[in-house]
Amino acid sequence: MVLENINKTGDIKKVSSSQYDILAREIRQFLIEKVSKTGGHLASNLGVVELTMALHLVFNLPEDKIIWDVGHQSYVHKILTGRKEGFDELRQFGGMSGFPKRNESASDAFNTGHSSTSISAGLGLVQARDLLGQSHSVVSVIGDGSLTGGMAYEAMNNAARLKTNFIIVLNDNEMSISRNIGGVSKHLSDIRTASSYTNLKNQVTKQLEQVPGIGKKMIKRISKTKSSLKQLLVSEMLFENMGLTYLGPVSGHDIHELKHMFNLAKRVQGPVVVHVVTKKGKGYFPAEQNPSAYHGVSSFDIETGCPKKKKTMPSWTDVFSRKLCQLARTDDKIVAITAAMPQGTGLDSFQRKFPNRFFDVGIAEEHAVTFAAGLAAGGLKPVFAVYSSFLQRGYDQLVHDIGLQHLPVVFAIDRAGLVGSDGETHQGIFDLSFLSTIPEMIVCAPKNQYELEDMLEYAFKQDGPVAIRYPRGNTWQGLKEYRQPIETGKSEIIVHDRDILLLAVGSMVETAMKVRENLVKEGYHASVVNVRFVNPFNYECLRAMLCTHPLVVTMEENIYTGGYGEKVASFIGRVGVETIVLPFAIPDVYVEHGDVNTLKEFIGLDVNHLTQAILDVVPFIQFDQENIKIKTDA
Ligand SMILES: Cc1ncc(C[n+]2csc(CCOP(=O)(O)OP(=O)(O)O)c2C)c(N)n1
Repeated sequence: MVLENINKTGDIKKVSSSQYDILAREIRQFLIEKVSKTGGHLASNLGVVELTMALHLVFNLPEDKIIWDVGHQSYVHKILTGRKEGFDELRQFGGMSGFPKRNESASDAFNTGHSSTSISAGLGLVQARDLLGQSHSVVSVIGDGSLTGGMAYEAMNNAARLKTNFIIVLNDNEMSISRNIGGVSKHLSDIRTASSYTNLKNQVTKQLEQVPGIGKKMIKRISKTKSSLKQLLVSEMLFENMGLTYLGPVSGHDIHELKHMFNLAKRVQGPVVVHVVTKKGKGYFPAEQNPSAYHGVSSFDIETGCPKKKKTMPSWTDVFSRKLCQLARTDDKIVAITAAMPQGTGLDSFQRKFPNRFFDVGIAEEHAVTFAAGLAAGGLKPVFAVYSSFLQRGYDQLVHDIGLQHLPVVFAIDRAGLVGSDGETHQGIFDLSFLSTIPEMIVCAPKNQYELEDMLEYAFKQDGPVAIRYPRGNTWQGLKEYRQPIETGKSEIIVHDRDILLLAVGSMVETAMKVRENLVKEGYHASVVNVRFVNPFNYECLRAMLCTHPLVVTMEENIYTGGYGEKVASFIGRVGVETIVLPFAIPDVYVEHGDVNTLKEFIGLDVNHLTQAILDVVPFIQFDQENIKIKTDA
């Protein structure tokens, strides 16, 4: 076992070159075994085994800096930097993160999670190095998928003027999560084709040299045309035209070739792109066959490749996907946009059914928002299906291109709330805050799958923007019979009682119902309201309920600041009643990785903690007040 001897950063340099292939095989075996138990990002890591080994052989970490774009492919780097043991608790609460973390290792130069940031961060590290008179190497590793994100071009544009060394490794596996699309992907494909064409010419040249007496003239002619062939097939080299030196393409599974290229790249004065061609999922047949399915996996059986947990309930994504297709069948103005996540957002079935009305724009959320605005201005009814945390990218576009023009775009915001094992960068806990600052934006959250269907139908009938946020995972099947029509800004009273008012947003209605059950068992009265709309805020309902409820409790899967609870507290402050408000939200901190239920327990957003927190307060509240007086002009 060669891997046995890799226990800290730099150990790989002691491995003899004849053992590189053995080590690569052992690393793949290790990854498959560990990820099959914990879940995680498999296919991308299997693809970068040799690439990562070569980087660690050529560069000296932690002095030299490697920035992993997105960071989901940093597992091999973690193995080579003394973190093998961490894989037993990969992505679990208190365990090792699935992404690079500066506080986890000195070899993690920069935290990542969202795509297309590595070149900007790398350039910053390069400028800092130069100004501080240091001389280490800085390497940004970016995938072809992440190269569809605009930030990468902003950074390359900026890097072009650099006179010192900065290495960008382009890991081209032709895949984003799904197959990569668009002009940049086509350009890379042209480069690969041109390269195999010139390689073929090289082989022909060699063979011709073997033939005695003939071929000399032909060989000369081939050599002359070889460089122009590349130019012919790749009409313009994007990187070189931008002022970056281009090296490659090189096979990403040939460690010796990779080492050679990285050593070459080190000598370039200025920014240099090393184009590396890899195979996503390499070494594990099911992942090679279907890399999208093995991009991010839950625990699975190694023999069959099948997930261990079977799906029993429809997920929120499934419900959105089905309902959207149903609506689109009768309304041909409905069009759908994804930023490189057709499967994750459930738009893949829309894509199959309505290919002309489906747009995958690449990992380009900012563009997706303004593109949707354009589609709406042109008379269509666009829906942008996007994960909550990735929509953070499009904030200015939401304010400037959508809100200001009151354009009817539907935002289907998936993974809103705690998402779990991907951790801080992926928790969807800011959207209620940032969306409800946009004056024209209707922001709503369904309690169950039926309400998601109704909200989607409602959203396409509006003449302005509507955001519907729903969580990761399975839908709740409760309260099927509560299906009151959706009216802008109107909440739904589910239990009308007195004393304790439980105001719950979306997924927290289920929790509120269980908390109420516990409170009733303890002899208290409690009402439950399904808030439905965080924006516009339902003042009427709250004002009416305040008269009989001296304790108001809010529940939401969003940070407190700018969230629903803060709005309620501020309203109650304005109406001047002595009502106590308990706003339960995610504390204003970044929430790390872990199973969602464990995280909820940790931050006190589960049924038991909420019940107890309310019971701790009730002895101090006078529940028998006759009609609480409130200022009606507030
Ligand atoms: C801003 C943003 N949008 C979407 C994602 C989700 N995402 C994670 S990895 C990935 C594909 C990245 O493709 P590539 O860079 O080629 O890496 P590969 O997985 O192919 O190695 C996507 C879309 C993200 N991390 N960040």
